[in-house]
Amino acid sequence: MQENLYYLLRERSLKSPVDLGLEIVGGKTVSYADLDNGSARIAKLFQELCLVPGDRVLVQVDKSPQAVMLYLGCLRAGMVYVPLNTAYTATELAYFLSDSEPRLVVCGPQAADKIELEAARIGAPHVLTMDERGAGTLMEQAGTLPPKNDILSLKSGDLGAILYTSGTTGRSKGAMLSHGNLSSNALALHRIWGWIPGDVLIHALPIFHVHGLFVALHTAMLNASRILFLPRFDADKIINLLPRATVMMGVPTFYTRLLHNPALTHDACRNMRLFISGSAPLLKETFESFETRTGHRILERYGMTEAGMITSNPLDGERLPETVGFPLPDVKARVADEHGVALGTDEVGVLEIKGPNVFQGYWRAPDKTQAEFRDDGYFITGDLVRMDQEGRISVVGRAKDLIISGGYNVYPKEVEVCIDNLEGVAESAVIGIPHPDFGEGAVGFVVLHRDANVSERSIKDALADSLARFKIPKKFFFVDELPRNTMGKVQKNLLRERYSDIFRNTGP
Ligand code: MCA
Ligand code: AMP
Repeated sequence: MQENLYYLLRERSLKSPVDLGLEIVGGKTVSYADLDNGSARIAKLFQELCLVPGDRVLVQVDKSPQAVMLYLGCLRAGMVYVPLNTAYTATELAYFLSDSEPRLVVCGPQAADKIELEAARIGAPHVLTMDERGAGTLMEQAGTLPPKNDILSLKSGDLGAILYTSGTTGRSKGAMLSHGNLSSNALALHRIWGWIPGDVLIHALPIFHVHGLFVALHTAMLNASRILFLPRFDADKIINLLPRATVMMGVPTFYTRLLHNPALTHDACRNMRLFISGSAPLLKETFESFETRTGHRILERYGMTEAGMITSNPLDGERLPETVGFPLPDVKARVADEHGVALGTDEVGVLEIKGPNVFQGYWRAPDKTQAEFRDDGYFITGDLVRMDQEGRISVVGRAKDLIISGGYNVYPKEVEVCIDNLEGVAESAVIGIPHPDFGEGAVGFVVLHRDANVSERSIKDALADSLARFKIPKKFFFVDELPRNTMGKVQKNLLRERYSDIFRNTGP
């Protein structure tokens, strides 16, 4: 049986009338037939470059329809797509290159020289470029080739993508997602969110993470829907598009920013069917203000890179704030203590899950994979949850030391290591503090060596060489010492309490 995800996406998306596909706002539409043709030419290029199924294609490019073609081309030809946040620095990229060992790297033209050197160092034979308009050497070369129209026959366990997600202790781990993981999740979401013919999706998310790449694109393609494709979030543009759209997906920051715009009204949302939020907790306050202003109850769902979407509030039943709803069909969920012992109704514990959406393990890291699974195959999410009598889940915290800022993950440990390596720094702690725009904002506490000549500015500048800017703490405090418990562990809770309102007056 053909279990290549692209087979399913192609079959369903090509049912649309010819002009449907990605509509570049203020520009032309790249139809699903165009996407199919572009992906087939890219598949031909892979063949010309002697890439074989299973080879990794590492991609760090801006959002464009051609970037979507590249993703679909990888699926179609059996390559493993490895997307990276465009904010990652050359230092971060060097790690992803050596870990994933791609045969092809596609990057922005301005980064190409540096990346060619890195690629040569690890033996990646090909580096091609793609700019924010989708132009560059990749499309130049693919455009001259005939389309390779077949779709490689794959099994559901074959890998479709590796998405990097950081661990709590150190370097990022590559979560291996199979065609079956992705297609089972896409089909379930398409069904439970009640997609109907004529639905139009506003797509303003980045396409290097699960939310924008898989959840949004796959469900819209399964529905052969028009996608209003924005390069990035822009509140004014989105509000202008709302009367033409029926579905929008976003991180909570999208919703708080929309609420700051007086043009967001009941009338602007008259055509909308569904607003979906995820990737970070949606505050009750945001949920309620949005309902008052627009008449819509945002549907909150919960997921993670390793498993795609895990739970969702119901389309037709009660959508409750501060809950993430019920496990998706086919997803089994239980709440357990740190030893994996199941807890009862309403008890707080770690969510453990099993299902066709759960990934195949971490790339070349069997020990890390083993550590995150129970013997009976349940995956330990690291999220602290409570499940009520009906099976409805609320995320109440995280067992993992993680900050989620505007939907991006910031791993304190990774940032602390970089700060600690700076001259003059004795030690540091990084925590997340409630932030009105980003949900949580990272804050750094730094203990300096005596006579060190270090300022907040000098730390931020130094970190910018090694860390993506969204990971750099928004504020730093210089302290004489970090609060520690009797075991010597830094008491981040105390810092979180003491500094809880430092972002109170920060606007979007
Ligand atoms: C940008 N900056 C940020 C963030 N984004 N700082 C902290 N957190 C952020 N998320 C910084 C930039 O580095 C820059 O700092 C300054 O803010 C302005 O940058 P700009 O590019 O103008 O920001 P923006 O366009 O306003 O972006 C904010 C955003 C964006 C629209 C909220 O971050 C975004 O699109 N987030 C969505 C993330 C997402 O898709 N997550 C899904 C992950 P400086 O001035 O210092 O340079 S998938 C997932 O989590 C799971 C599976 C799930 O459940 O979905
Ligand atoms: P990522 O590593 O980017 O896949 O982020 C996954 C994490 O985002 C999850 O483990 C949760 O901690 C968090 N997350 C995603 N959706 C929600 C949500 N609706 N509410 C609370 N946390 C969420």
